[in-house]
Amino acid sequence: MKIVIAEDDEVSRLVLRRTLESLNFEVVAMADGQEAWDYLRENEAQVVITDWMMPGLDGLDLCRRLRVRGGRGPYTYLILLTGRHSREDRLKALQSGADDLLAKPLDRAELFARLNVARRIIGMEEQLRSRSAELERMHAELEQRNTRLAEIASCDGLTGLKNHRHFREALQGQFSLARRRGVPLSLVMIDVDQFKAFNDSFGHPAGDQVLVDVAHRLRSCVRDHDVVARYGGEEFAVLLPSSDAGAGRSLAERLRESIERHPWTFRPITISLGVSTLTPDVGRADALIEQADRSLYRSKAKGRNRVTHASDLAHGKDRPVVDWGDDIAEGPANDALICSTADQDIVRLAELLHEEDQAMPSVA
Ligand code: GH3
Ligand code: MG
Ligand code: MG
Ligand code: MG
Repeated sequence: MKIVIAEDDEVSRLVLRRTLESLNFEVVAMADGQEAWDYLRENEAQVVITDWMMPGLDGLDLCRRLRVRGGRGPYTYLILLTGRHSREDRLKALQSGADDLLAKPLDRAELFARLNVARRIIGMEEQLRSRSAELERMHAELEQRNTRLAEIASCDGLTGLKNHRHFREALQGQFSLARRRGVPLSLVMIDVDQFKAFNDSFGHPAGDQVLVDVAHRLRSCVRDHDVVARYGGEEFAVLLPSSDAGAGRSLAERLRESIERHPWTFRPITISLGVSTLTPDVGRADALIEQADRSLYRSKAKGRNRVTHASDLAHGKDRPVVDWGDDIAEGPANDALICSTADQDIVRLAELLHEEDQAMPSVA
């Protein structure tokens, strides 16, 4: 235990110093309050024993300064030496921040007993400090783990992309923000083409690897604040804050090209994409998904490996999407159905649809 003495009387200082050293304490002796204060500003000590009456900075002022400084460092136990014994003096001493008073002339046994009290209190304070440091460390570790857990809970296990739940939350958040601020927002829905056939031919593990690679390529094409998520199965969603229809469409085209261009191991992989963009008439976030979905189906119906924007549907370039099966295909201009089936029911259905809605293709 290190003890700093502040005592202006040379003889008293020497006696105190010798006594403490004989009790095996580490001692630093100072000739007045100012000297002790200067020393304690730079150095730590567990105990300060200070005379009351000293020229310049007296014992009371030294106690006050040390208490005002306080801080997060270890506690300093303060003992005031005094020949003054009145009740008022004792109160004054304690109010200045002293922990204890020692009467002059010093009694060796009493000094020793009081220093044992100091040692006990300092020991407890050290224990408290180390427990609170341990608690702080555990708290920081817990926060780190919680952050990690939240990350895991928002990620897709296979691809590492954001998962469906996170995507829905992000969409809702971005949708509200975009509406409030009047900034654009686009959404791209993506589906891997003929993926069932890929699995059937090369197995699910190879299929999984394709999904991982597709995810990686999608992520690498977008900005940091764009949200790329695995929507489910072989379907992905990309949320593009601040992107208008033009930007959404061209980003979707970049994604499509990036997948098409990649030298895939087993066979070429392509994706079909549908894009929607927030317009004043879109009142719900889900409507953006529905529009992007319809556009995606349109890309599939037109032959896959392509991008359709919802505005293409709205401008009459589209009709309700009907899955005609293998026997009927849409003509290249999408205004006729090429029919290779003898099934008159299907042909009649197509004719009826055309009669009801001229936007539907006629049968050729
Ligand atoms: P389309 O071009 O019309 O989208 O054809 P498709 O075969 O991709 O569509 P379909 O919906 O018939 O099949 C989707 C396939 O995606 C079926 C399923 O086995 C596969 N799939 C979905 N999730 C996973 C996955 O996590 N891993 C693997 N390997 N395959 C998956
Ligand atoms: Mg003195
Ligand atoms: Mg699908
Ligand atoms: Mg698919």
